[in-house]
Amino acid sequence: MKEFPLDFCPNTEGIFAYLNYLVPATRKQILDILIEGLKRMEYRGYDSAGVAFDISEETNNKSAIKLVKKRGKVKELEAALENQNGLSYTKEYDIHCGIAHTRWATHGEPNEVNSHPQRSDENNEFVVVHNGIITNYKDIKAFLEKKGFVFESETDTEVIAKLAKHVFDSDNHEGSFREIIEIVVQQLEGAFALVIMSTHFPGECVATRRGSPLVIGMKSKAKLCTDHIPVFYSKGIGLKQLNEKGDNRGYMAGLAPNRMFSESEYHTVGPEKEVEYFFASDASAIIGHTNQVIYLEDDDVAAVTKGCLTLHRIKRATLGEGGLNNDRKPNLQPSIRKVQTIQLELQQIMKGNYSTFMQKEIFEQPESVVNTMRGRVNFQENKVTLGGLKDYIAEIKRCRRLLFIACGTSFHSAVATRQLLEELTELPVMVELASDFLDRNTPVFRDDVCFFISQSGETADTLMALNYCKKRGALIVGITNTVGSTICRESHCGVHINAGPEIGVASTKAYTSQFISLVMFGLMMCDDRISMQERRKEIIQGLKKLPEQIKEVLAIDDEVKKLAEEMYKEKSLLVMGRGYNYATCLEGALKIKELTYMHSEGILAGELKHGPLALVDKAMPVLFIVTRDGVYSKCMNALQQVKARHGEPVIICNVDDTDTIAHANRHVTVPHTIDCLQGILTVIPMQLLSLHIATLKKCDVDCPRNLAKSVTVA
Ligand code: UD2
Ligand code: MG
Repeated sequence: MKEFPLDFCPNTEGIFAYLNYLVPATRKQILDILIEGLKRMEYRGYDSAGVAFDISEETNNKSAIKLVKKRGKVKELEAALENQNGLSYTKEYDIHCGIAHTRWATHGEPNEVNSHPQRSDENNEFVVVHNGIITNYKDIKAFLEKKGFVFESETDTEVIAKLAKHVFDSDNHEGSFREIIEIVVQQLEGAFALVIMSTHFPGECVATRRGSPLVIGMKSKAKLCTDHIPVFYSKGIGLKQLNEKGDNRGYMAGLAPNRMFSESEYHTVGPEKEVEYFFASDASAIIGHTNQVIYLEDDDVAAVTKGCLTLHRIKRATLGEGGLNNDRKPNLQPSIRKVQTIQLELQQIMKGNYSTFMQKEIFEQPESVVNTMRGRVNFQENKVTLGGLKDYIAEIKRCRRLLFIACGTSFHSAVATRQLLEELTELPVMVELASDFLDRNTPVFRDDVCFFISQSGETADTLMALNYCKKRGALIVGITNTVGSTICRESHCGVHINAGPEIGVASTKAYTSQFISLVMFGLMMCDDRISMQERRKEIIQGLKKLPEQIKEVLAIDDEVKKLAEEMYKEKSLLVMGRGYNYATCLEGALKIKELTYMHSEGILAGELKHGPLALVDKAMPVLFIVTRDGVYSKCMNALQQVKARHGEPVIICNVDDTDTIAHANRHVTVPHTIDCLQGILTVIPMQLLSLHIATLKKCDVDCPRNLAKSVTVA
């Protein structure tokens, strides 16, 4: 069985597009294929959906595109499509293109205007579906607004469609569709997978990606000409050129037309030219149609023209592989993309090869933490900018204290960062459980700053606490994963953690992203403190390494599984640690409880001798977290106390910490990072452990009994 590329399972949104060439299909059939494609990707989570498709016949053969978008489920989009006036559902098309999308809001709230496809203008000349984030969209938007473009959505994506129209118009409509899109994507920064169609290029379609997966499926009754597709290179131009030129001329001048490999297209051989193409961010949407696929690589541009698929590569200066050689001449040696045969069954593929959403979400963390930091942390200049807070930082700095109010896992993210926030802000920091905070009628004042942390942004207890603080005049800051949620709307300002939809009821990737968001806030609060610069730099460089280190932790999954096999019949598990790792103990124990229904407790190691030590004997399972930080020797003392009571703790410690490992009967190791970030790496073995124990106990991992994803009742 073929291994999927690592990026196979992305965490957000779904792209699906369908192009039939000389394969007759009715409008109804085409729309059904598009809707079915979206449904296959529903498991990823989304808040709105949309399609764009050719409607030439209704407009007297003049090329035209129709857009239909809906907030909510794909079902609602499907219903909306059935009720379009003036559309013939029986009309047959020999050649037709349609693109579709499920969106998870990151730029602007979930509504119809912000849904994809996004368009260039009222005539839908260029329409695009996009996964990912364009980090420099504000610059491009400003540029296009100067050129007279009027934007209708709050999305980053809209700039792509409008820039395509701008390039097309500026070049007197001379460039090919692919050439236009190559110029467009060279202006884009961030991560994306795109599929674009245009009224100017009926029956054609262009797709490209950078940092976000995209796969193309091919289907034909006729024999296909090749089992691989060569890739040609085009020379890039930069944004500078776009800005300096000022006038609209000259975009095409930067492109080296490269027709040397014109034979190297993907097409059918023989008299029959019919072929169908499927573009998707996820192979699960394609596999019902064909098992012949090509995985695009970063900067590949795929174009279908007259039924032929060609692949081009954009050269960017930063490109190592096959890119520019020393004298900056294009390297004309084509590389190839193999046509692969997917053998997986649909069922296996649905969750991206993972057995549960929770497992998928745990394994997404190398990617989700990057999304949390994307466009916000500048690792070269050691600067952090949270757009949602930057206008409030001065006010926050003047406050009397910071309050962090949340429930469950979100509460633990505040516990995890409290020490660092105290250090970086030099302000009193209170961390509160929302329900208890309200029970106490805690005094709150105008000069308090209150943070409300919630994955869904709808947590009822947290919301009530928010209203309580708002009434008392405090500044209200939200930390949420859901754009447009109630907490997001009711807060004065805040941070979207951008972890992507989280479907498993037990929170995993939202925790690590909340953690990082709070760290970023702390870093922003002290960026002008000279005395803190060394520390800030150290933390920011630590953040940079996290994604790789998370991958290293995920690689010990098998070891954790063995541990789970030894443990799953136990009645109880104590999780001990202190300092920066205390939150991991609380969060780890919560994961064990909610997923495995086993009793578990997070215990602050400093409290051991004040009570919990009485629980320890040979039979009591204990897990001890010890990392090389300021409380290392205190932890080692506590560990000795446990061992003196014949406890046999499993230890989570740093790789190469041979001293600690010597004390352990069993241990798992995590890479060493800077003290205040270590909790991100130590929590992952706990997530994996609870997942494996739950699986062994045959518990429903994604929907534990008695629990709901979004706790909207108090
Ligand atoms: C914004 C865009 C982002 C991208 C970026 C480019 C949105 C939702 N975000 O991200 O897509 O364009 O700018 O620079 O369009 N907020 C609250 N309460 C909360 C969370 C957020 O009030 O609980 C506010 C926040 O103060 C800001 C807005 O919502 O005004 C967007 O927050 P964000 O974290 O997405 O902001 P940013 O700048 O990272
Ligand atoms: Mg987006």
